[in-house]
Amino acid sequence: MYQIHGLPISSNTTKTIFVAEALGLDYEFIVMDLSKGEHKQTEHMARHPLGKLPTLTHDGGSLFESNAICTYLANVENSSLYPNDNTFDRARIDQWLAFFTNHLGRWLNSYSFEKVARERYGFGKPNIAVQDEAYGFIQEQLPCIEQQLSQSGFFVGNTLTIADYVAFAYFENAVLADVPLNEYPAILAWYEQLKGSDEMQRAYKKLGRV
Ligand SMILES: N[C@@H](CCC(=O)N[C@@H](CS)C(=O)NCC(=O)O)C(=O)O
Repeated sequence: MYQIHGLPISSNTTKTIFVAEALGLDYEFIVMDLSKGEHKQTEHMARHPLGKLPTLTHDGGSLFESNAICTYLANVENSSLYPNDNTFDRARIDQWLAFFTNHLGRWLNSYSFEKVARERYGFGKPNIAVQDEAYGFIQEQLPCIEQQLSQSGFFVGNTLTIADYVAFAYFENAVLADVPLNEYPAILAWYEQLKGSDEMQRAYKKLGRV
């Protein structure tokens, strides 16, 4: 049995839930209450040395870092979502995970935090300079995603991989923050396809959204 400790509003957590559902896992999702400092208690600090989320517990051990959790889950399940018989495709998946962590996903998170989450969750007024900087990078980087998705419909090859589920977690923040995507038909088609999928419906339930 897998256990994921996380925060339903965080893309780092949602990507692990999307992958867990895409893999059809039997797992427990434990929501941590940050306002009570549950993530800084000894029990959670044993799972993550900085007391952050998400974490995965499995087979008597714990893992942190959301991308590592996603790849681990797919590896253990021997899934084609992270194919163990194609080194190049695995590297391409790793490439997109790093791309979203370091580039577009980072800016989408930053933009949606400033534009929506900061005030909603009581962290004060948006930092407009940070918001504008993030928006500039988003505008610069969206065209390369449109190009990739218009070629094959997915991030790697012509099928779903964990790269799609991870990217989707970040694109949810684009939608939340009303980043205009009308000029990007391939991104919109990909997003709607994933959003309507059975695994996403199950994930939304697990995350308490429906
Ligand atoms: N790079 C990490 C980021 C983990 C992280 O910063 N999690 C945030 C939630 S998105 C957190 O736990 N914040 C609470 C804290 O730092 O105390 C990952 O991908 O898992």
